[in-house]
Amino acid sequence: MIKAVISGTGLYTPPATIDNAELVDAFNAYVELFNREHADEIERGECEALQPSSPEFIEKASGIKRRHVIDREGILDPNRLCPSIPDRSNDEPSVQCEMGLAAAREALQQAGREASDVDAVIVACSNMQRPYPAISIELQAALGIDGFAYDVNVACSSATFGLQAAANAVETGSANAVLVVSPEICSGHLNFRDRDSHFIFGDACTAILVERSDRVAEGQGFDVLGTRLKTQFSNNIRNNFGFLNRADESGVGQPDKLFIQQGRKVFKEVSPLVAETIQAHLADQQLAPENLTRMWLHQANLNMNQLIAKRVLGRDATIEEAPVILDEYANTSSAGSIIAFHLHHDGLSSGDLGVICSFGAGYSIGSVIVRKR
Ligand code: CO8
Repeated sequence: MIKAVISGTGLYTPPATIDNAELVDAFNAYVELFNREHADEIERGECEALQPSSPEFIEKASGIKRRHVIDREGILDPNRLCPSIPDRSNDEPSVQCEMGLAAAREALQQAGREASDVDAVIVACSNMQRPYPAISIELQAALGIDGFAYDVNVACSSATFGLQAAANAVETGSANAVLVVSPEICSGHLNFRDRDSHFIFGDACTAILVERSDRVAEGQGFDVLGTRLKTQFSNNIRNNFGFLNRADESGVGQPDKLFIQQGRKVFKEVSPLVAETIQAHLADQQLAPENLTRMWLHQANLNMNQLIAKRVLGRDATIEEAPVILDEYANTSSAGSIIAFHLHHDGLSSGDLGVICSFGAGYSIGSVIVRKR
């Protein structure tokens, strides 16, 4: 039987970084400006004074130390607090296509493949920079791939949902090789004026090449043993940005048109759901948690990952067992678990098992069990 194999992965990391202290300086300068400008209303009790942020809180609450971003200057300007990414002409590649190209080329190189070996591209991420033509079709053209492409959006779980679609396409014969690319520009939809969340996200792009097992050399890559998806509706992570916004001008520019979450509730509700989903998925594959050598978890919060890994294993996981990239990248939405997999899959022996697991808005959870070939 034809099975799906992850034969290569790639990562594009924007060169610019912002550490917590720099981000907090910009936020606190904005807070001072706001409180000064609204001093009279604050004095009369008509407006609440904004509270400053702190680098110590950010690292302790999340494990994040810095993040890579497409544009530093716009985010750090207290009068702007938003990346500055100039529009491009229709004849230039889009930013997401450019990021995708870099990550896809690395995945192809790692797999020892040319673009001509690939027949499908899935761009899977939280935010597309335009509705159409699909970013995936632009990327397909830029790579010179003859085949088909489509975009997928399931927030933080986009890449694992894309992985299932790719594995299904390969196993049912509708494609021989599929690229799943996740160009996440999270800074574009992060409210850098919101103290509760201004530190959460960073930008990055990952690519995964999924191929038919009979075309991949023994010992290369990872067998996809199975995929499992789970969704459960929740408003606790929400963004009301969309094409109908222009139909009610009063909402344009309001905070709900950016990322908003009830972080505590998300933590409490999603952590057990993720652990249960991984355990049930393992059981369906006749596997036990102790069979796992590695867990490449979604990277939203360090404490959350430690809790999930502990619930799955029944003991604390070591940093080798559940690698962390949050400190360097922050939450890069669907790219996070794939970055962890890309950077931390060395040292595994043939037959070793691991799980790539994403979770986030929706709620949505994607679990992919893999075995080193
Ligand atoms: N500086 C200082 N203090 C602060 C700050 C700050 N910046 N922010 C909050 N505080 C204070 C609060 O006021 C509170 O004070 P008090 O106790 O006096 O009320 C105290 O710190 C504790 O606040 P919280 O309870 O809110 O803090 P937590 O310990 O819960 O940490 C986190 C907050 C880090 C947000 C945490 O709850 C968390 O990470 N939760 C999980 C969230 C998660 O996994 N979300 C997934 C979302 S990602 C996703 O699905 C992608 C969607 C699409 C992305 C699109 C791109 C943008």
